Amino acid sequence: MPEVQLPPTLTASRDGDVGILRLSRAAKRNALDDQTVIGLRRYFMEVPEGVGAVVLHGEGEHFSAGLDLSEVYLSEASGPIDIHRGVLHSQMWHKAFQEIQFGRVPVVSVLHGAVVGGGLELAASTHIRVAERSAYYGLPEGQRGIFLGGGGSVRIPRLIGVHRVQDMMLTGRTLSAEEGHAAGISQYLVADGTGLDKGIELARRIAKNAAMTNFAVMHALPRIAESDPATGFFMESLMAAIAETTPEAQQRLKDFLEKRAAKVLRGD
Ligand code: 1HE
Repeated sequence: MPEVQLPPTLTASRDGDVGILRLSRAAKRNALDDQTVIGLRRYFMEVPEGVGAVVLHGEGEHFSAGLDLSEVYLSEASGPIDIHRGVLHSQMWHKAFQEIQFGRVPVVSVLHGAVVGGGLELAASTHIRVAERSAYYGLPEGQRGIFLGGGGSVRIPRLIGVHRVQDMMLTGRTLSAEEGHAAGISQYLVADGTGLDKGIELARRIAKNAAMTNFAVMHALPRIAESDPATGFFMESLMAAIAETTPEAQQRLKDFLEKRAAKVLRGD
C-alpha cells in the first residue's frame, strides 16, 4: 500500500527500512512522462517515515527509454513553439532529480536493458548504481534533435567525463554494461535477474548507518568535492565535528571500544 500518492506509472513498496520504487510503464519502456517525473519528485520529497534508503528499478525489459518523446513533439494542437515552456519542462526534471540526489535518504538504482537519455540522467541522480549485464547506456539526443534536459550535462560528465558524453551524443555510440562499469557509471555489475536483490542488500546496509553520516555523504561530500581545497577542508572539519558529537556516533564508538561492534573485514 503506497503511503505517497503516486501515478499508475510508479509503484511503491516497502521491505523493512528499505523503500522500493518501481518504474511501472513497461508498455512504453518506462519512458518518463510528466506525471512520472512529478511522481518521482513527490515520492522522494515524502519518503515514508522509517525508510532509511530507497531502491529504484524498472519493470519489464528496460530500466527506462528516457524522455517520453510524445510529450515534447509539438503537434499542431500544442500551439506555437514556446522556449519558456521548454525551460520550465527541463526545470521540472531538475527539481525531481535534485530531490533524489539531495533528498532525505540515499538511493540505489538497479539498471537493466536500455538506460538511455533521461533514463541515464535519472540513474545519474542516484547515489549507487547496480547494473545487470543486460544494461546498456545511450544518449540518443543527437539523433532526436534535442538535448539533455534532466541534469545530465551536469551529472553524467562527472561520472564518465565530458569526452565520453560527447562521443555518445555526437556519434550515437552506446556503452555496454561492462563498458559503462569501466567508465564509472555503475559501482556494481551483477548477473541478469540479480540486480534487485543486490540493490536491496546494499540499501539495507545503507539504512543501518547513522543517519547523520548518510546525510553528510549525500549533502556535504559532493559539495566539498567541488569546492576549492581550503573551503573543502574547512567544511569537512565542520561536518566531522557535527557527526562525531551526535549521541548515535558516541554510542557506536563506545560499542566498538567495548568490543560489541563488527570489525571491518576483507570482502565486506
Ligand atoms: C516510447 C519511448 C520514448 C519507447 N518516448 N515512447 N529516448 C529514445 O530515443 C529511446 C527511444 N526508444 C527506443 O529506442 C526503444 O523503444 C527501446 C530500445 C528503448 C526499446 O525497444 P523495444 O523494441 O523494446 O520497444 P519499442 O517497440 O521501440 O517501444 C515500445 C513502445 O514504447 C512503443 O509504443 P507503441 O505505442 O508503438 O507500443 C514506443 O513508441 C514506446 N516508446 N521509447 C515515447 N522515449 C529530459 S531530456 C531527456 C532527453 C531524452 O531522454 S532523449 C532519449 C529519448
